[in-house]
Amino acid sequence: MTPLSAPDSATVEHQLRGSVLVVTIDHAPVNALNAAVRRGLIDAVTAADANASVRAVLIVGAGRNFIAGADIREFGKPAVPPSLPEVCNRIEACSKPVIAAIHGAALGGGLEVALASHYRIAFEGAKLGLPEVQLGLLPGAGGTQRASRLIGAEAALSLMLSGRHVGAQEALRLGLVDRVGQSDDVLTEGLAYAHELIATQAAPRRTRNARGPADRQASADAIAAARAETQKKSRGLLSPMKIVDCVEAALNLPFDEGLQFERKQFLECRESPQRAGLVHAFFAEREAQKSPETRDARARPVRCVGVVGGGTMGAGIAVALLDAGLSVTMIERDDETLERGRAHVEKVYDGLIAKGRLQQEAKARAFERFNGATSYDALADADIVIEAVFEDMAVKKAVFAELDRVCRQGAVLATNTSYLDIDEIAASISRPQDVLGLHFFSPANIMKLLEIVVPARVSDDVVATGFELAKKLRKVAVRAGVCDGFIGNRMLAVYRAAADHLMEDGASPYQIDRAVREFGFPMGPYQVIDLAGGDIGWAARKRRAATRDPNARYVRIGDQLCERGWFGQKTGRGFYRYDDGARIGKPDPEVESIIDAERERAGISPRAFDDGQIVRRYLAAMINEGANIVHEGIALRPLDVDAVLMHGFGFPRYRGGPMHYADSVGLDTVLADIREFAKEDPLFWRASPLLVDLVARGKPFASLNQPA
Ligand code: 3H9
Repeated sequence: MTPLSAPDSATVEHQLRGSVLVVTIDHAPVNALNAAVRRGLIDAVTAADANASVRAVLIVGAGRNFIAGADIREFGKPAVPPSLPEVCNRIEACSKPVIAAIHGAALGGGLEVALASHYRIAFEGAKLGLPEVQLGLLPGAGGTQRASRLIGAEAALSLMLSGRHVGAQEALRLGLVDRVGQSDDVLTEGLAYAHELIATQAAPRRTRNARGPADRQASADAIAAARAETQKKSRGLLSPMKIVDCVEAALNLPFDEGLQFERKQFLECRESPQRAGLVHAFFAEREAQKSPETRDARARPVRCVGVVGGGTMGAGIAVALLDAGLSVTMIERDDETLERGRAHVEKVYDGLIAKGRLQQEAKARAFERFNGATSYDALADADIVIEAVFEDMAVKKAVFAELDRVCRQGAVLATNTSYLDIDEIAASISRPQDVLGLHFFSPANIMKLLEIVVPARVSDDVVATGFELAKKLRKVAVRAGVCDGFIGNRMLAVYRAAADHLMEDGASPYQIDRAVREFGFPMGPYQVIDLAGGDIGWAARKRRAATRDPNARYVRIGDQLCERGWFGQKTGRGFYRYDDGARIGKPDPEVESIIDAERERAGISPRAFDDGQIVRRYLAAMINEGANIVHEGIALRPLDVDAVLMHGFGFPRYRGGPMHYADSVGLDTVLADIREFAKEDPLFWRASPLLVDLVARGKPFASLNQPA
């Protein structure tokens, strides 16, 4: 993705404070190590070496962080010297003790700068980590070699393979830092530490010479275990195994050879499409949080939230809100359904307790903020109400009429509808400016995606409130316009239809699922249908039957299964068989017979597709509908489509979402595929005008990824 932020200014200042050279990195917002910062660090160390008055060097970060890492906006562009490994080596080689004083983020290259320093102090609230793996990379500025030497292979592997952040105390326990600051005055305590080192005539202590835990066998075992685990868990990913290789090199090679080995592995990762996909994902999910409506508007305060409806969705939303520390009032129509709603909420918490992820007391604390009521009057003080009742326009309008009656002026009135016309709902009450779509995905307390659906008459501060709430719930929020299915479900309907066409034309559902999994989705489309319940899609198809184009191809196989009561896992049968309550289904020969019969009825002689052909059609349908959605302004930009598919529909993050993926294979290739498929079914395979236009102009989707 092209960088969306305006060009920034970066400085590294160094100032002599007594005998300590204080080096301050100032590169808002997170002190990323761009070329100017790298150059500034080398200049500062050179100045320290050259100046006899300098007896120690203290590196600090301006603002809220030490250093968040390499500047990831530079990846994919021509490299500008000095490289970060050179910077780290130069710091380590400094003839005076160098101290890193760490507050906020010291991540990736930021921690590598600290590891190359000779002494480290971390402050309360610090976040230390080597999260490169999440960007398809490995620590490439000596991090794999220095961390392994400093804290041992096992701890280093655990940090680098998970990408997790550790706080100051854990960093101290691991041996990543030497001490923890007692106050939040980074400069004063950093200087005091430097003076202490000067007073004791402490020499530079270079991590390259650190020996780590002495037990070589334990390290070798940790490496072997990590290799086996990575093979199992990180299917299709390049960088995790390379991290293991680098740690092994740290154990077996002299430091400089280890560095060379690390550099080679790092460059391979940096040049890989996985790195490009993951970095795109990083920026896309941040950029998607911004919308034109939120630029100047302030969110309304939210503390008390009403949830109308205690079904699976309503309960999941309630849990998400409770987990964010908000108070929740659930409304149901009578005592019995309310009790069921409450039981749904309890069930979610009990599940977490059973898995050891939650303490009983935490559940009790959450329930202190939970109320139930059967009268809408209980919502009189709510700041925002989210309805999650049955998907029917008349039912929704009746709920909104009640909300209009009882809610205070200024309350946000949100619907969790998946496809209904929110403009129509808004127009049915006296305050359309307060009506917003908040489309959660099931299970709502777990799924990261939240579509913020923006109806025509909503006021900007209501939209801003939706985005602010998403932040509190730690969701990835994406702005969507009003249409049937918004962004995600509208695309799903189309690429599932493409899968159905493939199935009727000759591929088995099991082959399609396998091909889609091989591409990187956690599940194939028919496994997902079986998990969610085939009856849900069946109801939607029946609803759309009256408005369906009679000339459009319609595959009846899914309906045939539903007519037999085969709704998937919950009924023990769907596209797969789930004998004796099994969670993983087995292929079902009877389903294959039904498919054969449907092919015959439709006059289709089945043909063979290889997995690659399956994926091409599946993806082409997805990309084409994504292009339509951007073209119609339902999604602001291609990156918003990518964020939706990655966070709500299992699109592999390392491929960056369908629109980024389309750019990587070439839009002309995608368009050529669509035109080829259109020879068989021109109605389904109508190329999106946006795709045609971009190909004509030789532009990628990325060219449309402008700031909101
Ligand atoms: C690396 O270091 C490789 C080396 O080993 C080897 C090199 C040879 N670069 O997340 P936020 C932007 S790989 C450029 O909303 P928060 C971000 O896009 C790197 N920009 O804030 C956003 O911009 P905007 C390893 C970056 O407070 C703004 O900063 N490091 C970078 O919620 C605020 O970000 C990582 O993977 C960057 N490195 O969280 C750390 N980081 O305002 C990645 C952030 O225009 N970063 N931006 O939308 C993070 O995890 C979080 O940003 C952080 C702050 C925890 C630091």
